[in-house]
Amino acid sequence: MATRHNTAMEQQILEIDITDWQISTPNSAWISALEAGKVLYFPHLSFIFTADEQRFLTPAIRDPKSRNISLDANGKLKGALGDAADHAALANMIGRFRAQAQQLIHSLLPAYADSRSELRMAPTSYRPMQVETRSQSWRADDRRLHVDAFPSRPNYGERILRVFANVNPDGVPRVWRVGEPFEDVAQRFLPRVKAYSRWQAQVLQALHVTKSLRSEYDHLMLQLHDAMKSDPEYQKDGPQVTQPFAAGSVWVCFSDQTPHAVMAGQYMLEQTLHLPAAKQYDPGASPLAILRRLTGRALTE
Ligand code: AKG
Repeated sequence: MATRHNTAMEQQILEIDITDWQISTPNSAWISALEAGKVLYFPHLSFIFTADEQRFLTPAIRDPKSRNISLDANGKLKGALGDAADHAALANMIGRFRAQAQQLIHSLLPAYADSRSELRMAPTSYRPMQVETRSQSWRADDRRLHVDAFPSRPNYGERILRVFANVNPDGVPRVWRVGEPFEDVAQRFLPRVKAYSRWQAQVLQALHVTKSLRSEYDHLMLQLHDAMKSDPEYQKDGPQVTQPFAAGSVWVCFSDQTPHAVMAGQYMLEQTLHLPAAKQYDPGASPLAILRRLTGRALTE
């Protein structure tokens, strides 16, 4: 695994030593770091399982037909085995994590909370599987450095903000690789990407491959995602730092901006929130603004 860029790349992670999900004073340096695509790492912020919930610390609780266990906005649990009592207890646990993740984001980023109606929560997920045992196609393989982009759900530049908690009971870290700033990724790969075709986007929509018309922005993000994942030299030698996130820790990043790959670990809770890029403290730092600047095109028309 590449380490030679580590000194500069270590700055891609900002460690914050708090123990409470409610941040008492918002810190503008943390906000700028997050919006610049850095990972905010809270090594001493933990999600705690109750004694009864410890029984969910097994991969056997997941329905093998589902990738993860998830709780949607209506409180509906998906992807779990067990009886009705197990489901109620699991939903309660995942819902408690959702509330704490929300509390962290609202207190860390108060302006996002002001536009609360625009901060949209995705389903909350619980991932009990061991990362090293997953086998996937190269495109779906999250062990390769990538920025997140959705093939079927065009988002027109809406941000993907994610809160992760390593809840491993045996002290096993979740190991990520974190890559270079988004603008460097874009400059590196944009010259290689296929041109956008509105006609092809219309066909994908008509065939219900996409839920709405894929914008040029969504096309470019998918192209960047694929270009990164399919380049073995970039995976091996591209700028990156290996970061173990300790058991009992939390980290937050914009996963559409921060190149990331998961290499090892088991048992994680995850909350995704979506925010319009215009509602950021600095909308100019968003992937949409960066790609607009680099291409000279609006990308979302
Ligand atoms: C992703 O969901 O985009 C990931 O890379 C997964 C991260 C993880 O499982 O730790």
